[in-house]
Amino acid sequence: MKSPLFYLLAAALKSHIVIPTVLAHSRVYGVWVNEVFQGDGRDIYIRSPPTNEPVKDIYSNDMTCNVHNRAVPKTVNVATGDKLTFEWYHESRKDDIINDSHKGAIQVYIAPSASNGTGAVWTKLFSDSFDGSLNNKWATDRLKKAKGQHYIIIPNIPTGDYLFRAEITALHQAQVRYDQDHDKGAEFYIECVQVRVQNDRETLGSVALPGGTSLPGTYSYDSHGIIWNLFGSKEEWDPRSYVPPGPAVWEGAKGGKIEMV
Ligand SMILES: *[C@@H]1O[C@H](CO)[C@@H](O)[C@H](O)[C@H]1NC(C)=O
Ligand SMILES: *[C@@H]1O[C@H](CO)[C@@H](O)[C@H](O)[C@H]1NC(C)=O
Ligand SMILES: [Cu+2]
Repeated sequence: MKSPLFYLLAAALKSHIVIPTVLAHSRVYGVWVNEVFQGDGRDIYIRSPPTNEPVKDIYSNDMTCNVHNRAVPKTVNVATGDKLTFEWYHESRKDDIINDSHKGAIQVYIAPSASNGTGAVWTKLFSDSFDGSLNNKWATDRLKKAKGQHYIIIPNIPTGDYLFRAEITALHQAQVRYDQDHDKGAEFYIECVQVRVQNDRETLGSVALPGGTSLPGTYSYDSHGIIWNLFGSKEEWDPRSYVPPGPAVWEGAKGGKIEMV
């Protein structure tokens, strides 16, 4: 039997280890299909990172599916036309979701699972960053208001297994390049969900994903959306002119929104 001292020490150690998570990062807790929650997905159907820390090196393989890109036991079942909702959290479910300071974009990509996310296999399905016409202008602010939730509609793609990759780009330190100062740089919160798409309309002609985007690969310091100054002059850094990293959303995508189920 372990002594009470052991438990005291273990608790002290644990609380010590927990200190870095006071930083205001974010992770996906689970997904919803047509407004039905699919259960805690962490390490079950999400290739979850062990902490809520961001990826900052845009040239690292961690850009693919964060630091634990290996198959997890389950897969979420969806059909073409279904609504797939991601649910983010900060430290515990339905909390403040992400630090107020972490303003930026939310995007969703898809790739066939068989690729493991490697190569020019990704297609963008959703992108939302700044909308000056709304009260909560940045996508991340609206995500907080929506209790961490945003959805996409499953496009008319062939039946198969896919990785749905949700990405938050937080810009609060993006005025400095990470490769020039490792304390700074844009922060990427990346979560890959294993999804099996059943296309009942396949006979009507499903559309192959074009791919073309590599993660890592497509993002660079020469491309838009990686370097940004949230605190710079409005003339030079008008947020309405912010374009998030990566290509335009694929025309075969069926849309989505930052909205609570
Ligand atoms: C939120 O982020 C800022 C940095 O942008 C940091 O100074 C602050 O401590 C964070 N707040 C919490 C509650 O972690
Ligand atoms: C999948 O890719 C990751 C890098 O993102 C790599 O570490 C892992 O070994 C790959 N797994 C397989 C089965 O190829
Ligand atoms: Cu953070």
